This record gives sequence, structure tokens and C-alpha cells, in this order.
Amino acid sequence: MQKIISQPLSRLARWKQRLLKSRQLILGPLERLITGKENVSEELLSELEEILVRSDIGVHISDRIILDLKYTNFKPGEDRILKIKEIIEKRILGIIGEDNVPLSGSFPLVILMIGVNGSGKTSTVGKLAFKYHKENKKVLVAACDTFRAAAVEQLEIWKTRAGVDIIKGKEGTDPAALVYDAGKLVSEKGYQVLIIDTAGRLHNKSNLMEELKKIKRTVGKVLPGISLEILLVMDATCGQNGIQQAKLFKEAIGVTGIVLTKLDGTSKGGIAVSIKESLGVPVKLIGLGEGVEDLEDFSPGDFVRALLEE
Ligand SMILES: Nc1nc2c(ncn2[C@@H]2O[C@H](COP(=O)(O)OP(=O)(O)OP(=O)(O)O)[C@@H](O)[C@H]2O)c(=O)[nH]1
Ligand SMILES: [Mg+2]
Repeated sequence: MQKIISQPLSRLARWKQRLLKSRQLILGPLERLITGKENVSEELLSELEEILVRSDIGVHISDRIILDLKYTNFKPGEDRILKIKEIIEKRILGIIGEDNVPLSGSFPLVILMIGVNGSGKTSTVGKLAFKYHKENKKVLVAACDTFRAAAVEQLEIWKTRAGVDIIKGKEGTDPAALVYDAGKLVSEKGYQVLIIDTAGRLHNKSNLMEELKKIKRTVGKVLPGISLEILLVMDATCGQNGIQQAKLFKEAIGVTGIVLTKLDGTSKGGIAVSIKESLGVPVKLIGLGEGVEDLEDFSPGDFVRALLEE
């Protein structure tokens, strides 16, 4: 597999470590299944399909892979495990594309972080703020989860770690009003990046989607024409179950990219592969741990290699 060897070792090696649980789910059984077998039998195919579906790659992509494998002939002496991995990799990348889709490079930039309760929004705001700070961008984070005092305190810890500025309101402040103030500050003080943290669940009677729509409208009002990324933060440990929720956010608010968090603690890493196909939205960033540096640009090619390569 020539392509695998030529990849930058450091990222691949790191991802292999962090994706250990997902790797173990696919690699171990795959090798056990194939070793010593002469042909790709029906039985082997159905066991392979089970492994792929369990890894949360999605039924459709699994079906396509199985179909490819069904018509594969091995040459005598050929490394069958390697060949099967190549087929899986080629099929996945053929569907989701090899290239990563970066965040907008046009500044000033507003990033709105949305997602369900506990998915990793606040941590991702902190990690992303740190990333831009390292790139010498002037960064402001807005504590728009105003429904819990603890949410603001949590973001304060992150902003200190990241070395950036914060705007916050009193508990119960209208998040859209705070976004308005944040937008004014961006114009007055020349911030290049504004990252908005939001609540995953509202602790009053208002509707989460309506609240988020209002925040989005306010961004458009206070900073007309500004580049806006709406990042839906999804917890990878939820696997396929997260997709339905993601569809609701996409329909209600519009989403420009996915941040897939907690990939370090789950065997459901295959979800990264099926998101683009199921939602039509690219995964732009992945969370691989709880540290400030544990957020990386997603690369479909390296991700698939990290899952399949020895
Ligand atoms: N292992 C791991 N843990 C993560 C990652 N991202 C977030 N977490 C953890 O997930 C938990 C929830 O993260 P938060 O950032 O508070 O999530 P949130 O979406 O802001 O939660 P709410 O504000 O309650 O909706 C925390 O314990 C984080 O440390 C990740 O990539 N890997
Ligand atoms: Mg939060």
C-alpha cells in the first residue's frame, strides 16, 4: 500500500494511538477472519459486514464495500489482508473524498458552536480559540450559554488556557443580546475571530432551535456580510444515533461543518466516515482528547489509514 507509507508519520502515528478502540474493533477481527482463508466466502463476507456495521461506518458504505469484495479475486501468494484493506480504503475515500474541508480562511470570522447537551461545545470553543491564538489571530469568545453560571465559569477557564478574551453577561442574559454586544466589540476592537459558545439545552421554556436562529440572525445584523461558520458539535460515542439529531440542527439552523469529539474514547470512530454521506455536511475538525491541543483538522485519508493500517 504505497499511499499509506508516504503519509506524514507523526499525525498518522498520533491518530493511531488515539483511535485505538476503533482500530481494535476493525483490525483485530478483520485479520483473524481472513488469516488462513483461501477465498472470500459468503460466510466471510457476512462476518466482515458485521464488523463494518458495528464500527458505525454505516450500512450503505458497508454494503458497497461488501459488494466490492464479493467480486475480488486474489492472485496466488498475494497478501489478502492488505488487498482487502486497500479495497475498503478505496471505497470509503471514493464516497467521502480524500481531501479535508478546512474552516473558512476569510477574516474576520464568526464561529457559532452548536450541538446537544454535553457534546463538547465549550471545550471545542476553548481548543479552537487556542489554535487561532497560536496563529496570532486576535480572538474573542462569547459565553452565550447564559442559562447556567457554571457554563460561563467553564468558558473562563478555557479562555485563560487559550490566552484569549471573553465577553460574558449575567446569568439569564438573552444570548442574542450578548452576541450583539460581542459583534460590536469585534468591529470596535478589531477582533479577527469571534467564537460563540451556546447552550445545549435550555433551562427555561424557550426553544433551543428558536434561540439559535435568533443568535444567527443577530450575527447577520450586527456584522453584515461577515464569514460565518456554524459548527455542529457531535459526540462520536453516540455513533449513528447522533445522525438524527444532527439532521434537526441542519434543517433548523443550517450547518457548515461538523466537529466530531471524543474519538479517543470510542470504538465508533467509523461514524466520521458516514457523516458526510448521511448529512451532506463535511467533518471539519475532530476532538481527540480533553487537552487544549486535542483538536485537529479532519483528513479523511489519514483517518481511514489510521483505522486500517498496521
Ligand atoms: N475524551 C474526550 N473528552 C472530551 C472531548 N471533547 C469534550 N470532552 C469532554 O466532554 C465533556 C463535555 O464537554 P463540554 O465541552 O462541557 O460539552 P458542552 O457541549 O459544552 O456541554 P453543555 O454545555 O453541558 O451542553 C467534558 O468532560 C469534556 O472534557 C474529546 O475530544 N475527547
Ligand atoms: Mg457548554
